[in-house]
Amino acid sequence: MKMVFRWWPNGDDTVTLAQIRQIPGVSGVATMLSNVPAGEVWTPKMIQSVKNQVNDAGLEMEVIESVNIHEDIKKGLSTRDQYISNYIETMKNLHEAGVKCICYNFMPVMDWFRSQLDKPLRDGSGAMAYDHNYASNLTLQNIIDSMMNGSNKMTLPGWEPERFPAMAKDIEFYQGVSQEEYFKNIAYFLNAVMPYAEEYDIDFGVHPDDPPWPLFKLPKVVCSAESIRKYLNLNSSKRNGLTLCTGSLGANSENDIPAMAKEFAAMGRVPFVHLRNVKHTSEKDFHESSHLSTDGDLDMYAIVKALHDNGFDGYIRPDHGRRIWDENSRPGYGLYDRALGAMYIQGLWEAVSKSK
Ligand code: CS2
Ligand code: MN
Repeated sequence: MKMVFRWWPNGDDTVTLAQIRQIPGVSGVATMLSNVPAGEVWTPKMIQSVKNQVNDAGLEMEVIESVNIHEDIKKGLSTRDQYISNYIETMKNLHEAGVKCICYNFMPVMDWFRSQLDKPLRDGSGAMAYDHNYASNLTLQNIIDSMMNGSNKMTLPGWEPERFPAMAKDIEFYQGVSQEEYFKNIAYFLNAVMPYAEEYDIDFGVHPDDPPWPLFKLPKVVCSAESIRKYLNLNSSKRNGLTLCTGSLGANSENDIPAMAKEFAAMGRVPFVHLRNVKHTSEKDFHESSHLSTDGDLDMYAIVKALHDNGFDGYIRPDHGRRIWDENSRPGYGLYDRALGAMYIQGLWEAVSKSK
């Protein structure tokens, strides 16, 4: 297991590599070139310049989160082949820079969504929260505005501004796309890319939908054990794997996260894990909590144990943290609470491995 920490280059992060280097046990970062629009090639020069910064700080750059998928690929348009070949070229360039794992998602139009980016919790911290009734009645423009207003002027992952102009039209487009058709577009992408994932030794981990239920009547992709099985079966390469994001999947209380960790790790299909906890206030309303089991609804010990006992040997990162100690950062991505999370996860891992 290798512990990594998410970090953005080009001054788009309040957390520095030097700070990350001082978190015990963290060997590298999960990073991305957020300034390159989805669909364009990441050139060797661009990649190398980020890699140099990371390596100079004494950290590794083996995980990329994310190489985003161009919407034309998701829509299955004839223009997708060009974007897929660009994607493959990016994979080759990343491989040459020593990258071993790519996290990505196949959510149509938008990535994760929260109705509140800084909900005050009882202990005085702030956390991202989701209110289903409120979210279901928002217009797209409300959502974009609220995500932007709460972003502390940084790019929210998956909410890169280049996506906004087309969002309304894209939502309309997908109203005519069935779940089955959407999965055909995924299969087309996977079948084109997986042979290169094999050739370049890159593990792919698809990130679950967050929240794991439909918004704006868009097709849903990865939200339950059943949909994960379906996704993994679309292409049988072992490189076609899952980013097990416990907080995203855990937002649906019907998902048994330790059972999922067990099943998919035992298949060797979990290259990357996002560990975080969520606390439900009703069936579909929740806020993010500290990583600690007793602060949320997930049994983090059971999840770590299931990974450990089923041969998991990939990358783990703490996921969204609360805003604590007056930190001013990108929502969910401050230094302090995620560093606490990294230490807690490593404590669980050490205890589980030494109890064997
Ligand atoms: C999410 C996503 O895990 C997360 O932090 O907020 O933005 C995630 O990075 C992407 O969906 C992965 O492609
Ligand atoms: Mn995640």
